[in-house]
Amino acid sequence: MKRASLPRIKGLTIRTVLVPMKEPHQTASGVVRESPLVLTDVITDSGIIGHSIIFTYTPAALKPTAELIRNCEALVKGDDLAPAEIEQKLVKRFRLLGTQGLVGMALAAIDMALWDALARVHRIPLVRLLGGTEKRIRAYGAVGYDGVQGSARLAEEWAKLGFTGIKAKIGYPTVKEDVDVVRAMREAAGENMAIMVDYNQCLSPSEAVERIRILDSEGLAWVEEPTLAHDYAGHALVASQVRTPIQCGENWWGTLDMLHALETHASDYVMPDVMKIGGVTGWLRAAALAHAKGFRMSNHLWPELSARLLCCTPTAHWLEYADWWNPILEEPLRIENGMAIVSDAIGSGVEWNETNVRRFAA
Ligand code: SMN
Ligand code: MG
Repeated sequence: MKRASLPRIKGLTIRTVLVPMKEPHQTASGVVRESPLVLTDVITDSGIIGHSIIFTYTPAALKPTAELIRNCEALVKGDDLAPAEIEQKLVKRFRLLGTQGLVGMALAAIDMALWDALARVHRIPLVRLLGGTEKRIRAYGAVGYDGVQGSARLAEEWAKLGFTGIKAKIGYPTVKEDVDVVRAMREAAGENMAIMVDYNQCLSPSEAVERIRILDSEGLAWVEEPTLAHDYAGHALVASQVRTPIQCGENWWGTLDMLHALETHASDYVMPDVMKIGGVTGWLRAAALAHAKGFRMSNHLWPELSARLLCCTPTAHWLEYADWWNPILEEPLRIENGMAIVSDAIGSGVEWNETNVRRFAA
């Protein structure tokens, strides 16, 4: 039987937006007041278009990242719509510069859009293209570095929405304040709520051991990035000295970073960021690594795409839910009683709300 010919890449359309947030999201290592996003469309010669989102954290990186993705168009124009093949080609092309940082973000933008396009070509959901089936994924809501009252208020709001998990940003001047925030959230959300905390890399390893030994009696689901993300030995020291599970991953650039972290026992759980880990291709490798070594795997941001990838992740754990980018999406991820409901939309579920894309154009 003759193989159906794959569409070829005709070009990339790149747009940049600044999506306002309902309220700034404060962490111990900085505040997110708006979402600077690069929206990539991969246009194929069959008319199929794949979409992806890149979050640049700060407006300072928005235009440079968009320009870098634009400059990659010449490297992929005319290629078959073959994401794994193109990923290998681009990684080799950027070997000397390195695929961390903005380069990694640019390659992930293309990879995520290519996989979306490939699923659309086959007119099936990305989950099905990857051999999975749609599942409900347990989701947790985000609480910022909002102090005792603010954290308790948000914890209560997530509990009222039926969420069974919430994550607070901590790293206050004293560990007593950290504990006060956790207890206020527990009081507001009830005994059955899973509570995670996130230090966003703000402590030294020794400070982290001291603080988490005190937090160990608070029944936390995990403590996230207590020290610098790439200090694997530092995280391993912390993980070996405390009882609460350590969570890391959102800052690992590609699966080699993840392998180094797992080999040094830097964390008990993993939560790759689908952009920094290398797009859908990087996520699939990370999921295989997590499965082989028995690590429970959660996501970081990108709820629409991550929920679909977690449906194909053998050790899927929690979905981090954030509605930050909903305004530019036609069909944001549906959450019912704290469970992410992955729709049977074809592709990765990312469709632009063109009115708001134009409204928030940067
Ligand atoms: C986080 C990351 C990026 C922006 C805000 C907050 C945080 C998380 O580390 O885990 O969501
Ligand atoms: Mg985090």
